[in-house]
Amino acid sequence: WEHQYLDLMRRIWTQGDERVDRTGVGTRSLFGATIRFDLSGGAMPLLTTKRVYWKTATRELLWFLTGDTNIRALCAQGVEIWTDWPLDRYRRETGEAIERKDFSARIVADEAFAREWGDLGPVYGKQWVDWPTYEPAGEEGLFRRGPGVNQIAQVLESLKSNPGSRRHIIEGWNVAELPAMALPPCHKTYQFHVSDGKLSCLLYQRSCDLGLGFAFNMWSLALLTRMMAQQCNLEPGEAVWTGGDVHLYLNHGSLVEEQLSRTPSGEARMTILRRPESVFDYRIEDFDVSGYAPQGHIAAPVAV
Ligand code: THF
Repeated sequence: WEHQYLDLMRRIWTQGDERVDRTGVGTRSLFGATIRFDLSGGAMPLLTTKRVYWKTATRELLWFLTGDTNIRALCAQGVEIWTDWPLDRYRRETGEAIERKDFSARIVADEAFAREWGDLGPVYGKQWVDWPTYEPAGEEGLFRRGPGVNQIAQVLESLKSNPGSRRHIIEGWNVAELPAMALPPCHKTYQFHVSDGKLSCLLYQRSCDLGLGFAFNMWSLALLTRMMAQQCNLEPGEAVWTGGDVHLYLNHGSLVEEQLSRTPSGEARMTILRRPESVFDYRIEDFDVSGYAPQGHIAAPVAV
């Protein structure tokens, strides 16, 4: 499967449409791509042409499932993949030239500081487990907050009660709340599908940083599918990834050259060591990866 990734990377780097993006870094991009991965036998989509920190990506997914949108819980575990956005806002609004590690340490040490500066707004976690609803309140067209919708729990329910449904969807794109988010969701729609006792999931990702984020996004898609499959006693089927604007940042040139010079090898497998009570009770220790012998990590800057 990794060749699908490397081919896409090569195609974008050599033929992509060059444009100045929101971040000002510049990208080469291609619109519309699909990558498929067969999850049977415990196989997991981990790139071998560079080391992927799957535990970091796993901690991120588990954090989404708690409904939390503050980076404090991530920073406390040494996960810094979301730190740059709150850090950027802090620097802009205070004018203070704080180092990233100092900012992160303060987020962990100081709860009030984290409340003020660490929140990303109603991003993934909030929408996934607590999508807001409104109900009429009194006269004059007034509304109040209704109970939030736990989309994850609802999809699990529908997978169990009506597996043949074509509506097993988890949606992150809450139009009304986009302005309050630090970033509108990239991996915005997950659709689950049951066929032949197997659970598959298709992710539609509107925008993909192929050099950096993709490895995480693909892992998380597969991981979520495995967890959902375990919870509803289905075998894992396929993870189907679909990207809208799939791009390579122009400052990822050395990563691209290096990675395209390497040859994929081996196949990672994952065992889930226990079956937690619910999809919200998984812990990092529950996941055991074997057969993963990647080539070295390739560092690349993240565009904020
Ligand atoms: N913005 C951009 N420009 N790229 C992204 O990949 C991205 N995301 C999330 C939101 N906005 C994005 C943030 N997720 C890394 C990984 C995932 C991220 C952000 C950054 C990253 O730096 N990974 C490094 C090292 C990881 C580590 O330090 O443990 C890597 O080499 O993989 C995509 O959803």
